[in-house]
Amino acid sequence: MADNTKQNLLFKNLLASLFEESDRDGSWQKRFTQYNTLMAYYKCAMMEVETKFNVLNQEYSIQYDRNPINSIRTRLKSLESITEKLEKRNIPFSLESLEKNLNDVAGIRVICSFQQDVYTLADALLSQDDITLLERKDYIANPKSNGYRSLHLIVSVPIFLVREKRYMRVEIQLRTIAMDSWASLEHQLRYKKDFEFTEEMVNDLYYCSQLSASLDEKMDKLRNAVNPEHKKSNP
Ligand code: 0O2
Repeated sequence: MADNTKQNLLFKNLLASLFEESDRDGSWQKRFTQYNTLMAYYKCAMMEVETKFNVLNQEYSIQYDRNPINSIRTRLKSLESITEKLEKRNIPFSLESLEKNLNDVAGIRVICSFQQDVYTLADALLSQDDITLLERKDYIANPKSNGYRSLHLIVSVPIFLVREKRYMRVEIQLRTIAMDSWASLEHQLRYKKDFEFTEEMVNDLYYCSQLSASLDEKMDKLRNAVNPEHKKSNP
């Protein structure tokens, strides 16, 4: 079987699993359209949030002559990852259920220049009246036991369609360049893999996260020394 035929079959099977038995007779095309429509809504929500961050970055660059955002990455969870997560968490398989139970179908990662920028940007976003905070996990103030640091927010944002206004959830991860480089390398080395790390390797990874935390701290201090008036606007 050609590779893309195999892929198509896998996709069709995964997609079929998201529909009730009674619905499974519906045409492949109909299911595909329903799934794609929901994913398009998530994409619109992601674009809304990305634009909000770009606007904030623009304003900072005018007011303070510098950009608090180094880069932004967005991703939609693949059908494979969605079904894997539903299965792992024992959540019913359906489009309604994935919308109700999964917070990270739409994900946006904002890489900030300095640690203070993470909180300034998060506060600025959350103060906007169309954004509702559903969950906040501060892994910078309380890093994970392996050393992982980032600020995670789950927000609900409205998207305006032709005939309706729909609220969609988006997962936002804010982190500095140092946090991102640690997380990306750690992800490559071990996240979700079955490889058994030795105690020494776990300690080494943790030690690297400490180094990255002290790098962020020193960089914030240097920035405040170079630009003391910025400190006043970043409590
Ligand atoms: P992907 O492909 O990066 O999205 P949740 O899975 O969100 O429902 P949980 O476990 O409470 O539930 O979420 P949490 O702690 O907020 O973290 C989820 C995401 O944060 C992960 O997404 C990773 O992106 C990132 N993350 C969390 N812990 C670690 C870590 O130890 N190392 C690295 N590198 N990243 C981490 P996914 O779904 O795993 O994958």
